[in-house]
Amino acid sequence: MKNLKAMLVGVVGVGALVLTAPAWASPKTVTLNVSNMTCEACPITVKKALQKVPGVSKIDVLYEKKQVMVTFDDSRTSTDALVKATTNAGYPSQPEKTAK
Ligand SMILES: [Cu+2]
Repeated sequence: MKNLKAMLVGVVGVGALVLTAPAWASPKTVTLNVSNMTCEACPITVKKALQKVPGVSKIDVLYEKKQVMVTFDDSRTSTDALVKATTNAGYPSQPEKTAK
């Protein structure tokens, strides 16, 4: 009986993890250099594409710099997935090389 209870607590714990972002998940911010942003409507398209990626929490398009800063949960998505999202929308991008 004791074991069963422990198991149930474990299951509930895992469920809570899936439903809510774990407190210790550290958001990661990456800057992407985006090609093809030629008019002021482009950032909107790029932003929309990135919003569809699960785990993305914040998107700042820096139109003048042709960059987009994306904050995401790195346990749910990756820089590669973000690059793919903008590329599929017609805006190939690559992560900016930054010193950590
Ligand atoms: Cu445009």
